[in-house]
Order: sequence, then structure tokens, then C-alpha cells
Amino acid sequence: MATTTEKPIVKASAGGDAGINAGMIWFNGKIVPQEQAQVSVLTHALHYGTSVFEGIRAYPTKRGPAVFRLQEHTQRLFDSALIMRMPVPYSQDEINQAILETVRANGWGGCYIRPLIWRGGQTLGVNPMPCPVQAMVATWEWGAYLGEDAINKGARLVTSAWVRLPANAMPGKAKAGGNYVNSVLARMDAVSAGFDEALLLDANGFVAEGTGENIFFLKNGVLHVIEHSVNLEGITRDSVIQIAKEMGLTVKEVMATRDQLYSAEEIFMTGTAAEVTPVSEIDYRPIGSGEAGPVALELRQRYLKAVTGEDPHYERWLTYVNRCQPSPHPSPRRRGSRGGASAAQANLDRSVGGGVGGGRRAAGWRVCALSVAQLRAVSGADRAALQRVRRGRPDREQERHLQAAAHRRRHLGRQLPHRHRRLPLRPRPQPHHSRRHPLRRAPARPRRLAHPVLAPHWSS
Ligand code: PPE
Repeated sequence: MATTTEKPIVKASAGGDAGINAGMIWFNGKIVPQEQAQVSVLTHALHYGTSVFEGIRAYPTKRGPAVFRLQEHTQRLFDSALIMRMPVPYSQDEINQAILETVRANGWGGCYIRPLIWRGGQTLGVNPMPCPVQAMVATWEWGAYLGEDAINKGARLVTSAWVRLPANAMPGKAKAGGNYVNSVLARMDAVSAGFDEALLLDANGFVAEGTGENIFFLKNGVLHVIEHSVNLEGITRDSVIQIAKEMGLTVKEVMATRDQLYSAEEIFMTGTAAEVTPVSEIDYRPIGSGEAGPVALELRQRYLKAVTGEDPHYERWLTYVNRCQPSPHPSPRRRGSRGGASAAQANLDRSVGGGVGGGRRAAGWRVCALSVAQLRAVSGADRAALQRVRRGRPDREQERHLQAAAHRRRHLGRQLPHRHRRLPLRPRPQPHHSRRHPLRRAPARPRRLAHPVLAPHWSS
């Protein structure tokens, strides 16, 4: 009989996740404590890997935590769901909001963020289509992915005997749970053999990627990055390419074989979890000096500056989690003209506010992470909106109303002298007849809101 030498490293608790402190989890539209975010053992995804997920990081910045490239991650999550034919019962904006809300609810400075969408339990059998699609966002603190040693000394890699999934077998562009069985097998073997990470080749012997990272190598001073073939289109990969080009490096996308890597001057890996991790050895061959390479370390430094908001050039990649924090970097557009939004703010409006972020500069405040619907709710002025936001779904009529209000604010706000835009709003005089007789109503008009950011300008 086959036996296993593996010992369980985590005792089963109620949810079997005692090793992870995820605090509060956004679970199908509600923020709940970790122990309440549970699913049935008959969940389809548990049996067949029918899930899609993302790995995102939030970093501490001078303006509080900021999520790195939120919009791109959510886009890839929805692309993965599309590939897997999973109708997501939330909009991209709702998932963005859920992510920000979860980071806020836990009070993290920086954290790893794991949105997951999966097929729940309805029927068991391969066809997932009768099963409901469910979603959650968990966050926790996750340090160096392959350990601090891998960063300081460089990671030791071994080529895996497991081949990266061919494109006609599995959808490598989807971050689908089932795909990771391939990564899991390769990582277990590498770690058991004493290495930090596995290098996966494709079915033709070309370098594909690590089990959770993309691969770069430096040769003759040119930075080479593995072309998109059967690997994941990494968002960190894209960020590092942009940073490297702006550093003055020539970057080439190539297919490469493992022996081309052996003679590289430097190798490093990129990924949300791994960030930029230097590689010092592959298959017992030292890479370059056999230590973490200087170009890798320089790129790592620049990447860390970008993600923590230390480099204003990359602020466009950040979505600040908390609202109303002054920017440490005056945006170029603001210098000459009042009312211009920084690139990060524009990014935020695109990513979290949709088209309803128009009042963001009213009253001199910056709306950093909440949609207008949430701000209305937070202001306490609109209890119904609060309910809707809590349920995670402002209805269509509400959205239309909010968009019209945002438009009015934008439009009127521009015409008013700047000092008026900052003034608190005066209450509009009530017509007498509406007070005199309860049945003789004044013509309907929107209510005045208590929050200065939200208060519309029609009454001033
Ligand atoms: N390839 C694979 C297979 C992969 O899983 C990742 C991310 C990447 C490349 C890099 O992609 P990006 O994060 O967009 O730069 N791996 C995620 C999961 C890690 C895990 O152990 O779980 C991650 O880094 O979050």
C-alpha cells in the first residue's frame, strides 16, 4: 500500500485555515470574520478546480495603503472568468470596492489580496454550469514569497520534470485554480530537492515561467524577458519592463532554452507575491557571480519605490485605500490650473468610481477610494444608499441619479468661482405651502446632503 511521508503542517480548525490570519473577509457581498467565510465540502471548485483568482498587493505609502495596479488585476480576473465561462454576479467596480473595503476593514498597512471566484455546490459532476458562481476577497500579511535569503543571496532554481501546460490543454492566460495543480506538483518537487523554486519548460523545451513568476535574464547588457507563450501575462512583468526601459535598459521579448539561461549574466523572477527576486543558480550552475545580480537588485529597488508611492512617476499605478489624504507629490496638471486631478486620481476614478467621481475636488477634498454611492452612505445622508452599498449593489436607478448629480456638480462647479466651490452649502428656503399642508407637496427635488463633498451645487 502506498504511504505518504508528509505530515500535516496545519491542524484542521473549523475552516482548516488556522495558519492564515485573514481577519475580515469579503464573502459573497458581506464583510465577515474569517471563521464565518466557509463553503460546503460539495463545492464544485473543491472537486474540479473550477475557480479563478488574483494575487494583488497593497503597500504602505505616505498616504496610507495603496493597491498596486488594481484595475489591471481586476481586468485579468474577469478575463479569467470569461475564459472559464463563469458569469460573475458582481461588476468589476464592485470587486474593486470589495477589495478596498476588505483592506480597510482589516486596517492593514500593506497586505496581499486574494480575490477568488468559484463554482459553488449545486450538482457534482463535471459540468459546472448549474453551479452558482460565488466570490470572496481575503487579505493577509505575506512577506518575502521565497524567503528573505532568496532576495539577499538569490533564489536557487531547478528545472522541473513537469511540463508547463500546453495551450491546447489548459488556458494558461486564465489564472484558473485547476492550472495550479501543475505549479503545485513542480513546486513540491523543487522544494523537496532543496531548491527554492522550479523552472517550468513548455512542451517544446522552451522556458515558460516559474510556478508563480515570470522570468527575465540579462545577456550582453540587454534585458531579455520570456515572451508570452504558455505563461501568465504577468502584471509585475509589465511593470518591470516599463521601469527597465525608463532606466535606459534595452528590453527584448524572446523565447529561450534552459541552456541560454545557464550562461546569462543575471536572472531574476517577477510576480506580485515574489516582486523582483534575483536568481543565483539554476540546475547547479551558478548564474553570473552566483549571487543576486546588481541589475536585478536595482530593478527591485525601483519597483519597491514605485509600489510604495516613493516615485511620483508611477503614482498612476496606485489606488489609495483611504480617502481624503493629501498627495505628497503635486500633480503636474495642478500647477497651472485648479481642479486638475493627478494621474493616480484619474486612475482611481477609472478604477473605482466609474463615471461618478466628478465631485472629487469639491470642498478641497480628494475622494480617494469610495464611490459616490459609498460617500453618500458614509455621510449618513442616505440610509437607503447605505443599505444598497452594504449589499454591494447600488441599483440602476440609484446609479443614474448619482451620475446625474455628479454631472451637475462637475458642470456647475467649473462655472463657479473657486471660492464658492469650497463654501458650505446654504439650505434652500422651503416653499410655504409645503409646510402648511402635508398633502400639498412641493415639487419633487433632490434632498440636500450633509456631506460637503456630496452636497450638490444646485442650492448655492
Ligand atoms: N506566472 C504564474 C504562473 C503566476 O502564478 C504568477 C503570479 C505570475 C506568473 C506573475 O504574475 P503577476 O503577479 O501578475 O506579476 N502568481 C501569483 C500567485 C502566487 C501564489 O503562490 O499563489 C502571485 O504572485 O500573486
